[in-house]
Amino acid sequence: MKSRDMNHDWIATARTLSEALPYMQRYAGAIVVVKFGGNAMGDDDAMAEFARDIVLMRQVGINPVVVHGGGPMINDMLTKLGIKSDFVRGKRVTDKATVQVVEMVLTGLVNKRIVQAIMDEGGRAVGLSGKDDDLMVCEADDPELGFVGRPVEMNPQVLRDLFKAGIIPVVAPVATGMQPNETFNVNGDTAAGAIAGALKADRLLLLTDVSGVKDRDGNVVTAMTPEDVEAMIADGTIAGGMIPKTETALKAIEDGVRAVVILDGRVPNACLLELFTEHGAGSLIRP
Ligand code: X2W
Repeated sequence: MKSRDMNHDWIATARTLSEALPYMQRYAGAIVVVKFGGNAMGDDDAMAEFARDIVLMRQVGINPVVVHGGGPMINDMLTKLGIKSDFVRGKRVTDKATVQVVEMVLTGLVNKRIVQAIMDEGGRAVGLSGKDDDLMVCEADDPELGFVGRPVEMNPQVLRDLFKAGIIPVVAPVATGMQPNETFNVNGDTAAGAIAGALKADRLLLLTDVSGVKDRDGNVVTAMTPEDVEAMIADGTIAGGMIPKTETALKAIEDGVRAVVILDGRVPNACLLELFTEHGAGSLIRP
């Protein structure tokens, strides 16, 4: 014999699914690039929940691409190896020894951890870096930063091939250069923006550990245009770590991304909240 768990509101669960239908229809076939930063990754449960949201997106016909960071994990490994590391304007000064550690940690530990989490939730994921099939080719961003790359040429066909096969690409922000055997460390937000731009994605979701772009009174601005963002940078309302994020958003929109959302990846089911509910999440930037 079986009985129902009356502590759960099953009718509300069914209604939630029903209400998601128009959003699922709107996003069917859409390309959604999700930047998953090291600070948003959290513990194993948070990782599993993120992976579940990505698998759900794929299940309802979205083509998700995960572009990840891993700054804190790089820091841990550099500390273990006794290598000192500095940041200039939000980017890691990257010498030869550092770029090797960055590539090992990002394409190895972090990339495979995310691939595995997606597989564990019943999806299909393949991990790659900007080097694979020349997805992202870089030049040195600034001589002061060493092997930090600025994307100059994108070849996103490999991602479209993976979409066709029903596979979720998981991209580590490490890139090749114009010369043989060059390796560049790319800021995760920059890489996600370049990939979204190359795909002319419908959405770029930048998952962070803050609730979005805030106005002068500290309230999250839920919707703004690129012009609003430029004005807020100029008058100092947008400052600090939010500057590179919003600049990535502006560049991605210029490249043809339809909208960018800066949202808090620590909120449960942040991606689903943004894509499948009227509530939305974080700050939406759209022309
Ligand atoms: C970053 C790449 C990882 C990253 C770094 O070395 O930390 C540069 O700074 P989060 O977790 O998204 O910050 N690269 C050039 O962006 O990680």
